[in-house]
Amino acid sequence: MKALILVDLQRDFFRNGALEIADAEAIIPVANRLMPLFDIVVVTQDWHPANHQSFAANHLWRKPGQTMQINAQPQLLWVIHCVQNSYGAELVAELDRENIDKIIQKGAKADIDSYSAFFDNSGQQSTGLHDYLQAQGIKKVYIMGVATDYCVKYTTLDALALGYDTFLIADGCRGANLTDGDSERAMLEMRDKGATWIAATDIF
Ligand code: VGL
Ligand code: ZN
Repeated sequence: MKALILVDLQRDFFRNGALEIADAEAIIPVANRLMPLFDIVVVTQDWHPANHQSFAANHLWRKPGQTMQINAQPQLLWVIHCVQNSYGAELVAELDRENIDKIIQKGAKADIDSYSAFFDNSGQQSTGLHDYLQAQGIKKVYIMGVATDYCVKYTTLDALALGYDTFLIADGCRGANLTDGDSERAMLEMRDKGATWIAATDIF
């Protein structure tokens, strides 16, 4: 049994969104074409309360792009994005809804971020995704979405650590690239740790 995991296809990461990822709109047709081909389709949503610690605006004098230590963990700071129940947190309108089996929301606790769809950034709190996939008998996961260098990367690394046969749909990902080359480095790291790169056309 194989699952497709669509990472954070939310308005705020798309054109004119708060945390716009370059060319992200190009991956929606890819997601729509892939969804019917899988046993299970999971979509994730970054889902922050307004007082979330990852928002630079919630810290005096801090700006997006800076890193600060919070609860003995490094936290990269971002603009306000994907606030629970806001317009920007919605799935993009063009994404087909009918084949979605499960929505996993993450980053919902104010005092910890969650790039991975499996665990928060401390690795302590599970989102329930692993339990869900296990209950469905899923052994293979195929991952795509945004951002290659954050939520896609950490979701993929956790999938590998949990023992899934893990495929990264390379042409279905777009990155934030705060620093030039971040997405490429993330792709290489995922491959080094065991992810198989594939193109969407390998599945069509
Ligand atoms: C993400 C930065 C902050 C992501 C989420 O979806 O990759 N990036 N929150
Ligand atoms: Zn976030």
